[in-house]
Amino acid sequence: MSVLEQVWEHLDHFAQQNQEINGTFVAMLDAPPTALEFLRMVHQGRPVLIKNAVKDWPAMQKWTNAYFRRVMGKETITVACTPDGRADAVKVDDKTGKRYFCTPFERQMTFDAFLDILEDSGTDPQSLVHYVSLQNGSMTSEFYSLMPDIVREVDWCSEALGSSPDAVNFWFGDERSVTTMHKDPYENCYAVLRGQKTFVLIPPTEAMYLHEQAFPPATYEQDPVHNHTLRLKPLEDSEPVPWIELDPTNPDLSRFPQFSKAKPLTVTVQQGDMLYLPAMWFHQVHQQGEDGVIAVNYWYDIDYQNPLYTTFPNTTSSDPRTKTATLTTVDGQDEYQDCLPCRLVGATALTGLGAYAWLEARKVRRLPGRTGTVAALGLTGAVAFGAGIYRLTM
Ligand SMILES: O=C(O)CCC(=O)C(=O)O
Repeated sequence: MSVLEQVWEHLDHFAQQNQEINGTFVAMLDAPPTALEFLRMVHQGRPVLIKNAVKDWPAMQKWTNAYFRRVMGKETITVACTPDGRADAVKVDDKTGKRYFCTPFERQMTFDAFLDILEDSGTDPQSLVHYVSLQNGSMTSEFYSLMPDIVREVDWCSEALGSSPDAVNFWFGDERSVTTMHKDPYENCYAVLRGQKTFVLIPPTEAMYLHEQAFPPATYEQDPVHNHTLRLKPLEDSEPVPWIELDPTNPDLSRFPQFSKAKPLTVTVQQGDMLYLPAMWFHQVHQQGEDGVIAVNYWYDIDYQNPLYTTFPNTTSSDPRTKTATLTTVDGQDEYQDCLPCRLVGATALTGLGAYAWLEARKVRRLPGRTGTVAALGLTGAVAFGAGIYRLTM
């Protein structure tokens, strides 16, 4: 048996054992956990459905379409548009037959215009599918006006993990949108506020049954001739993107034979409930709801000190849009690159301190016998200023 076959057998055994021990069971809580209970859940690394977790949020009463129109109807938002509702997905180029990882066409429009399209969507089956699914903290950027209606962070989760969320995202679409199978390097607290969402989940132990491959990237763009349609545009100079092509709800086992050994878990999150989705679990997401489906999720960064994550071959998200802080490989070494707003805040604080110390040094210079103080202030100014510039690059 070759080394590769031995490794495969080992991983297979590992996955099968996990299936035997844990089955396809999703635990359920009737109310939010305490921080300690949640920490135990994170430690187990299995999804948990938390019933009634968000039923007291003002959003549950307030978030009608009329309210959205009143509060932020005229504000511009980003909406992902696709012909078939699959925004980040493997698509075949009709002309060449080549497969690409394709991102959606992103349209800027007012919230009113998006609601008009959503409320009208049943009338034109040919119309593009619109999904508010911008990530990287859309709740605090584009939907900030709605922030008072929800919580800034999930207190028991922040307390358990010892940090605030990296990103809070707002999702609004209808049943035509399906998020294809992928994983994220985040502990995910996912709350449904209107309609319901069905998650198909696969544990990280079953990664090798999913036939993940690297695909050349492409994006949808507006067709210049028929500008109500989209066409696929390959992105020539970009790196291939690892992605999963198979549909776990209708797998083509002749192309993806290993998937026959996977044991997906399916869980439906109803309005008012929250799903704890552990980091690195693969998930595909469907949604159901006559008046559209709304969700808010909180992404908490995983603890990279855990050897399970640092040794994972592909710890960074396979979704190129879902990163704030990421591990990137530079000359074969992992280097931590913080998010831009964090770097800007740090750099401003440090350079500000540097400038202040330097100005003070200039004032004190005029006083007799204070050479030592001037030197100390000048040095502090130079060091803090230099540290500020360095912080920008970290
Ligand atoms: O709700 C969705 O469509 C996708 C959610 C998701 O992929 C996530 O929270 O990581």
